[in-house]
Amino acid sequence: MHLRFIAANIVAARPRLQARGSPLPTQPRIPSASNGILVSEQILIGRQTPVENNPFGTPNLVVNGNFTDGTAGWKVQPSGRIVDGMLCVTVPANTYPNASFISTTNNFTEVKNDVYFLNFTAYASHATNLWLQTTGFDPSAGGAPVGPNLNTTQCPLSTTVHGFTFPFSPANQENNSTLTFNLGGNNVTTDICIGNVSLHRINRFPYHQETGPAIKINQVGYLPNGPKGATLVNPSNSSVTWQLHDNSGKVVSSGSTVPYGNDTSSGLNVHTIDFSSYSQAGSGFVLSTPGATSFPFPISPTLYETLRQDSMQFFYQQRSGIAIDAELVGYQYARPAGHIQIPPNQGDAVVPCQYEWESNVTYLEPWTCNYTLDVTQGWYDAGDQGKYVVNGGISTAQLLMAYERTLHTPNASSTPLGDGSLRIPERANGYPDFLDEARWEMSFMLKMQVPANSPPQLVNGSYIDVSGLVHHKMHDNQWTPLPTLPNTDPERRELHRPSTAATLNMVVTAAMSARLWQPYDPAFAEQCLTAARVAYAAAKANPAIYAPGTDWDLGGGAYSDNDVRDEFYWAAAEMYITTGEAEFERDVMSNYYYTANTSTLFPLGGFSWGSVASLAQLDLAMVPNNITGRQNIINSVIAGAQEYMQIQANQPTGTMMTEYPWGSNSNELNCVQVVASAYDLTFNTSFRSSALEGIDYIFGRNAISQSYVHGYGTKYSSNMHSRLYANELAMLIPQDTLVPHPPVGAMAGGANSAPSDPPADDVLVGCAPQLCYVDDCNSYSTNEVAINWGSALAWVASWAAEQ
Ligand SMILES: *[C@@H]1O[C@H](CO)[C@@H](O)[C@H](O)[C@H]1NC(C)=O
Ligand SMILES: *[C@@H]1O[C@H](CO)[C@@H](O)[C@H](O)[C@H]1NC(C)=O
Ligand SMILES: *[C@@H]1O[C@H](CO)[C@@H](O)[C@H](O)[C@H]1NC(C)=O
Ligand SMILES: *[C@@H]1O[C@H](CO)[C@@H](O)[C@H](O)[C@H]1NC(C)=O
Ligand SMILES: *[C@@H]1O[C@H](CO)[C@@H](O)[C@H](O)[C@H]1NC(C)=O
Ligand SMILES: *[C@@H]1O[C@H](CO)[C@@H](O)[C@H](O)[C@H]1NC(C)=O
Ligand SMILES: *[C@@H]1O[C@H](CO)[C@@H](O)[C@H](O)[C@H]1NC(C)=O
Ligand SMILES: *[C@@H]1O[C@H](CO)[C@@H](O)[C@H](O)[C@H]1NC(C)=O
Ligand SMILES: *[C@@H]1O[C@H](CO)[C@@H](O)[C@H](O)[C@H]1NC(C)=O
Ligand SMILES: *[C@@H]1O[C@H](CO)[C@@H](O)[C@H](O)[C@H]1NC(C)=O
Ligand SMILES: *[C@@H]1O[C@H](CO)[C@@H](O)[C@H](O)[C@H]1NC(C)=O
Ligand SMILES: CC(=O)N[C@H]1CO[C@H](CO)[C@@H](O)[C@@H]1O
Ligand SMILES: [Ca+2]
Ligand SMILES: [Ca+2]
Repeated sequence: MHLRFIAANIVAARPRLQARGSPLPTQPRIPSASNGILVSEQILIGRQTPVENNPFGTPNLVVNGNFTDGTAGWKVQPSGRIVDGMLCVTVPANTYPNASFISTTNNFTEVKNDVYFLNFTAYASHATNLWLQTTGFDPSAGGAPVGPNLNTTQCPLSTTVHGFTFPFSPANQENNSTLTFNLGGNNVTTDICIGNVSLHRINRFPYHQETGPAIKINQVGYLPNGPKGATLVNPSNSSVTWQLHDNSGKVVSSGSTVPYGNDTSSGLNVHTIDFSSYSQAGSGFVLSTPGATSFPFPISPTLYETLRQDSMQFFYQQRSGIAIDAELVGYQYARPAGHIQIPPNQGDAVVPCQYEWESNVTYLEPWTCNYTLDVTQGWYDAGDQGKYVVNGGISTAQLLMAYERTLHTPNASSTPLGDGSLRIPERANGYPDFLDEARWEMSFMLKMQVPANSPPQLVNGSYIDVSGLVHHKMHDNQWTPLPTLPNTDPERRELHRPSTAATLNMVVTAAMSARLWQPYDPAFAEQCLTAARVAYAAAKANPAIYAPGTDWDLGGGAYSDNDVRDEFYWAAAEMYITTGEAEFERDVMSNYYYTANTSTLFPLGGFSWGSVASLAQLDLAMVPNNITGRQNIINSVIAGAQEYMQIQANQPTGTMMTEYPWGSNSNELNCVQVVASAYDLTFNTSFRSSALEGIDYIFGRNAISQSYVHGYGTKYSSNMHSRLYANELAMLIPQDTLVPHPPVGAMAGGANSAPSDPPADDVLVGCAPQLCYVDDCNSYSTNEVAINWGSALAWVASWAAEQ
């Protein structure tokens, strides 16, 4: 997107105020470009196209914005008068900026993460600056600070009428917002006039969802010795002929489609195509049927080589507490260290607990603590810049599992995951880079542990000893807008209450880190194991401190989970694998999941951050250990894989999931991990084929021909929801700050059958599940990036690169 500065547009031929005692300049003054507002030449959000009868989206949210009805709808201080259609105020000298103002009296709603355009004209008797704010009042926040969504002093007035435009995207939902122009703060009496005030929400209509060619393929390509499936959207219920063409157009294979009927996940009538029998490598292949041609694709044995590294690079880009180095990632992805306690950052080296009046809202009781912790490092969780131990757990574990499988799987090699394999600062420290990357988060998680001998804290009505437990999360106490670079985040960072789930997630990853770091850095390994033992004991002493669902929207997500039997199972399993000690074996064997059936251990839709029993089962099966009944555990992994394969056999786009929840791409990939692990355990090639075919959906074998990984395939996601990668919203920030697209290898959450966010609420109403996706930066419910989704991709990419 080409950006330019526009100074405020000059509105010609408007009368000027005759300011008392101050002659007007003979030449109109044009504001300098550096005072202007950065806007894009074209608004590219949500494939917005103006509609003839309403080019500006919603009706004007400001009532009587052109003062036709005098000051109706406005509160004016000290007093106003209408002059030539503008509202003019004589502002006394030497008063506070907020002492004189005009503000709307009719409330409007600011929808969080939507996009608004504020326009008005203004001039003054002396050059001065306006201070604009939208202010809200949110009773649900219980008095917690909800900052103004628009708050700017970059509005230079001259003695000539100019037009101003302020695009903005509310960071916080405000149902009762007002707009205020603060006029004071001058050292001489100044007359200020404002006119034609309009506030419009963005217009996204008419919207046309691009669904791509009728033949849906894996746009990254196919392995020569792998399965080759495609899906044709076609209303006919009779088979049609397909042809495979090489890059010279020659037909190299052909056959008949298999009609499937109505794929309820897309509401489309589809056929499947199987061209697995063709195994010659090459580039520029296309599939065709009468009237349809696929995107071109390669057949290559090295399809996933770069993805193995690129999917890991996402984690480096998400790192907190370290400058991201241009030499490693390119200048557009470089940035200063975020959250190292340098203003305007308020963390993360000295981070307090929530204020009591905030936890009164989040925990329904005034919990707090009287210490601060250094919780620097870690990865930013997703599009926000919070850091959550529960989600850090599954993410770190999946990266460590990607590495550990190479130690125990015949024919696998750890070299491609080793020192120098990633573009990270630790690429020449002698330690495997996959371990280095995971350690960045592990180090943060260790710091989240409540110090020994801490004073008791209020939990569910009583003061208890929480020493050794782990804080559930830390994040800003209110949302920041998109885009926000981490080093510019001004909000207060806070620790939230410890939870049993977070504690057990730390145990899991610290136990894994202890055994994997033992050969490289025994001191760190020992530190991890010691912390894990303390945390494990603390969790057993406090087995039901749950993170409640009420702890959301004060700047972070809840990650609530009221069933931690699975977290206990996983923690005991990892502690047993690492130590071989009888206590942990007993705890594994007495856990509910030890004897649970396949569909409980491997639920439909796969494992996820709050449902982790599968992960315990996978590691008990994959990593050498002497647990009683280990063969049953191995058998359960195989049975789980077979269950997912059976689902896949009836899905025309090769998926192992049938439902499309928030972050569905990770559900699919987590199922693939189970099936791929069954292949690692058995070398039964039906598991290999199934796992490879399960990946196709992610790279375009879906109803909207969408590759959900940036930079991979032909039609790939580019506008993921992230404060770092909100290129689409670069116009919203007044400086010429570089806001890139996501890095290559970043994956969107994907189709969500119940999408809910501003663009989705406009353009995805009534969508069939696979079509519930919009590549819009504000669509957090379909298009966010997240570490637990990135880790699913990283595990699968690392496995697939070996096939
Ligand atoms: C003022 O706004 C009203 C309502 O939008 C519109 O009908 C009217 O034409 C406007 N008047 C001027 C002078 O712009
Ligand atoms: C106006 O500004 C002054 C000085 O910044 C501040 O003390 C006061 O609280 C403000 N008043 C309102 C109503 O915001
Ligand atoms: C607001 O200003 C922008 C930039 O000058 C312009 O493109 C847009 O049409 C204006 N909107 C309204 C409602 O006047
Ligand atoms: C604000 O409005 C939204 C959308 O109507 C609603 O979901 C939410 O509950 C409202 N919040 C408050 C505090 O009224
Ligand atoms: C609003 O902006 C002013 C001027 O930049 C700043 O002093 C003030 O702290 C801001 N207010 C909030 C609540 O962020
Ligand atoms: C507008 O919101 C303010 C709080 O910001 C509230 O006091 C007032 O009652 C609201 N007015 C209307 C008409 O809703
Ligand atoms: C008034 O403010 C202007 C601009 O800030 C400054 O140049 C001027 O010296 C000030 N005058 C007085 C009397 O303080
Ligand atoms: C497929 O089934 C769904 C739900 O039963 C229906 O809404 C849709 O129209 C059907 N599509 C086709 C192509 O028949
Ligand atoms: C917490 O909420 C209770 C009940 O509403 C109230 O009595 C108490 O004052 C609040 N405490 C704080 C610190 O806000
Ligand atoms: C924290 O509280 C404990 C007891 O509740 C007290 O002994 C200790 O001095 C407090 N520490 C600080 C830093 O206030
Ligand atoms: C399992 O037990 C055998 C026999 O006691 C022992 O040699 C082996 O090291 C144990 N394996 C692990 C991973 O602890
Ligand atoms: C205090 C106040 O004005 N509350 C209003 C906020 O806006 C909602 C509508 O979104 C009204 O129902 C409330 O009365
Ligand atoms: Ca290294
Ligand atoms: Ca759980």
